This record gives sequence, C-alpha cells and structure tokens, in this order.
Amino acid sequence: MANPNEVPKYTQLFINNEFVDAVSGKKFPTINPATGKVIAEIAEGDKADVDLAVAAAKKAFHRNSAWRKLSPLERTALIEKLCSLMERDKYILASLETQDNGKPFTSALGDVMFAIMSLKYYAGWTDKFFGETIPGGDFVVQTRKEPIGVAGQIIPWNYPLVMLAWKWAPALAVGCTIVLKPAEQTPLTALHMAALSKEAGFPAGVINVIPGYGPTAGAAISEHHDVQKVAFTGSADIGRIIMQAAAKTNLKRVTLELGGKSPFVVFDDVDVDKAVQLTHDAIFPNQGQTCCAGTRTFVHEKIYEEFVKKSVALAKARKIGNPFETTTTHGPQIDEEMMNKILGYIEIGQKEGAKLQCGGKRAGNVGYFIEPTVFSDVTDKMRIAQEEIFGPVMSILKFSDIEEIIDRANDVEYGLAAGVITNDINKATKFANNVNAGSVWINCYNAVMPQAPFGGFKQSGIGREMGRDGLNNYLETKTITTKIV
Ligand code: TXE
Repeated sequence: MANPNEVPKYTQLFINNEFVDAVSGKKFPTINPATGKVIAEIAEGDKADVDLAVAAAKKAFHRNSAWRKLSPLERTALIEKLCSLMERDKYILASLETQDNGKPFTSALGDVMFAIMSLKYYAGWTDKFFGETIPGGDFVVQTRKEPIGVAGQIIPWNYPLVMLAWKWAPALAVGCTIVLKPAEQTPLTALHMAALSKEAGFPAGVINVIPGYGPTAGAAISEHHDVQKVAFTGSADIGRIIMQAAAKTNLKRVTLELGGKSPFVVFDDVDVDKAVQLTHDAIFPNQGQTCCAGTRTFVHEKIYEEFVKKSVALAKARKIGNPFETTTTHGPQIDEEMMNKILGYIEIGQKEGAKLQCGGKRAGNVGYFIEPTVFSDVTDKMRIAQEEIFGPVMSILKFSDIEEIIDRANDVEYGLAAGVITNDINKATKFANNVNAGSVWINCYNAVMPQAPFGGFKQSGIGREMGRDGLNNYLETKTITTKIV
C-alpha cells in the first residue's frame, strides 16, 4: 500500500544493465515537494556518462546483438514481463512517484496503471508494422520498416512514469535501443523501472537511464552523433534548443511534445453543474501541471454568472494536503521555482484586470502548495490567457457565438488540445473540425488513451506519440528493388 517512507533502492545511473556512479562522482538531491526535504542523493549524469550509455545502446543495436536477434514475439514477451513486474511493484512505484512529484497517491497509482496499459498496447505491435509491395513493372519493389537505432528520450517531471512508458513502449516494440534522461526533479521511478527492465530480461544496453540536468546530460543526448532520434517532452523553449542541437550535429529525427493553452468551450444548452465539474477535471488534477490542461474556460454569456459562482464553490472544495492521505485531492507544485512562477502569473492576472474569485495564494509555508485559483473576467490578450502557467489556475472567459469562439480559441501560439461541451451536434462538430488542436474532446476532457495519437499543432510540438502513429517515430522506411531477369 501507500508508503510515505518508501526508500528508493536505486540512486545510480543505469548503463549496460548495471547501476554505476557518474564518471565525475557528482550527485544531486531529489526533493519531496510536499515537505521540501531531500529524499535521496542521485548520481548526476553528464556528457561522459551519456557517451558510455550511447556506446552501450549502439552495441546492443548491432545487427548481431542478442536484442536484434529476438523475434517480434520475444520482444512482446519481454515488454509483457516488464508490465507484470510493474504490477507486482505498483505500490512501490506509486509511493516513489508521490514522494518525488507530490501528486496524490491515488493519482500516482492511476499513473502506474496507465503506464502499464501503454506498454501493453505497444507489446502487441511488435509484428504489425508492415511494409508494402509496390507495382514496379520488371522490378519487385518492396518497403521494409526498420528500427531507427539508438533513441534519446528526454522527459519532464509532471507524469514521470507515464512519460517514460510513452517513450519506451514504441521504441522497444520496434527494436530500438534507448538512452533516457528523466527530469532532474523526478528520477526515482525511472531508476526503479531500469531495475525492472533488467529483471524482465532485456539484454544489456537496450535500456539505459541517465538522471541529470538538462543543459549537461540532456544536451549531450540531443547533440550525440550516434543517437539517431530524440523524443522530447517539455517546454517549447527547450524544444527549440533540441531541434537546433539535432540540426547542428547529425540531423537526428526529432519529435517534440510541448506546452499548451487549450480552450474548453461551454455552450448554454448544458447542465451547468456537470459542465463545471468537467472543466475542473480539465484543469485542476495534477495541480494544473498537465500539458493538455483546459486552461482557457470559455463560457457562454447566458450561463456565465452561474458558472463562475459554481466554479468557485468547487475550487474551494478541493482538499489540499499531504498527498499520501487518501482524502487529499490537491498536492504541491513540483518545486519552489515553479511555485513562484505560478504566483507571479496570479499577480500578473490581477494587474491586468482579471477578477480573482478565489485562491491566489501559497497554502501553508511547508512544501510548495498553491490554493486552487479561479479568475473570471479574463480577456483574450491577457498574459494569463496566452501563456502556459502550468499551475492550478482557472481562467474563465465569456463568449456569445460559435463563429466568434472558434477564432478566439485559435488565437494562441499553441495547439495541443481543445474541448467543447454542448448537446448540439452541429456546434460540436463545427468546433472540432475548425479548432487548431491535436486532440479535441467533445463532452469529455483529458480522455487520453494508448491507442489514440497525441501531440500538437503549432508550437505545441512536432509529431504524434501513441497509437499507430507513435511507431513511425522510431522507424525508417527502406525501399528494396529487385530486377527480375
Ligand atoms: O521544463 P524543461 P521545466 C512547460 C511548463 C513549465 C515549463 C518549464 O510550462 O512551466 O515548461 O518547466 C530537460 N537540453 N512544461 O523547466 O526545462 C530537463 O532536464 C536537453 C510542459 O521543467 O523543458 C527535463 O528533463 N534537455 C511540459 C526536460 O528537458 C534539456 C512538461 C523538461 O524540462 C535542456 C514540463 C537542454 N538544454 C514542463 N534543458 C509538457 N509538455 O508536458 C532542460 N532539459
């Protein structure tokens, strides 16, 4: 069960199936955001360690390696074995995640199950990425889909285990090898997963995990000449740096899953109580630290006042506290820096003329908690309606008709997700077809599932993860042409 005192067993780098210290001998602390206390000292990877990990991954990808010699169904079996070990260790994984990230334990357990589902989904794809036979006259023309090679994977701290599963699963399904860097704030579950991958029987070098900081270990991955692909989830600013690093080195393939400023539109033909609940579920879980969070709540003018009133009541009902308590629904932000950034945005919102309806302050003085916050009277050009806050801040805007709302919904740099609540199929369809977003949810939100592609329009990213689309990120297409003589 939940164990707030779960001691992390693994704190070193994982290279070639061994836990080792960093070449530099350096360590960095990982901190519990609910208490501000150090959980453990973690080996700090840097370029020298990334070089060793990439060399191991390259060797494991050699055409004669144990990994490359496995049949597709043997890869399926390894991924499934990993899933069963995760199931066995689910309380350990969830306890480590809650300590490291601060999310309520029930959410962490949900994340473990979602990570397992994602891996299981891709376990079924190992023998289903087909090439084609193409008419070629006197030639037989075929395509083969081949694994791309060593995949670099750089992930954030908001869903550490889920992001790891999203990156590992398609790469392993097609037969790539991996060097993953978890976020410096949340290395613990990635290291436990490394140990489970060894126990499951993945050959040495297939999976390597290098905790460390972005500008050092992260940059070493994105600049490495033997890394053929980098998959990144994080901020748009760092996404740009990663693309530049790829361009300046070996033109490695890049997929990016970046931030968002997603609109969630509520028409006036709905049950207001249900709509308020749905919009809260779109922004407040995970303390607002979700890339596809519905951060711009557009409400039809006819129900606006009622909606704001009910929204405030619901925000006040969220239970802030120790994330290991079963009644807690609202944990701390990831660290002090993010907490201050969010408080800064709340101040900006007030200065710009938005009406602070509730919350707005730090909760307590231990850990990095922020009260669930609701702003009304938000207008499109305010910074809180344009920039990603990544915190528990709901901004409610008013609208009057469908044409207006499509233009306004699209008037941001991002395009990750969007949602609409209405019983009118015409409005819902018109909105869904015209909004610039990689995922559109009708009468639901955050309905993310392993079989459906996920990713962004515009500055929310490049490429799609999950579903069949997610495999392509790790594949090259080879055309083989044979002359019939
Ligand atoms: O992200 P970073 P941060 C957004 C959100 C948040 C903001 C900043 O708006 O407020 O980003 O968060 C690694 N080369 N999202 O600073 O820096 C880093 O070590 C290579 C949205 O935490 O982008 C970590 O592993 N890698 C988001 C990862 O990049 C580098 C989730 C993400 O960190 C690097 C998180 C470099 N030069 C934040 N610098 C989402 N899309 O879900 C850093 N990293």
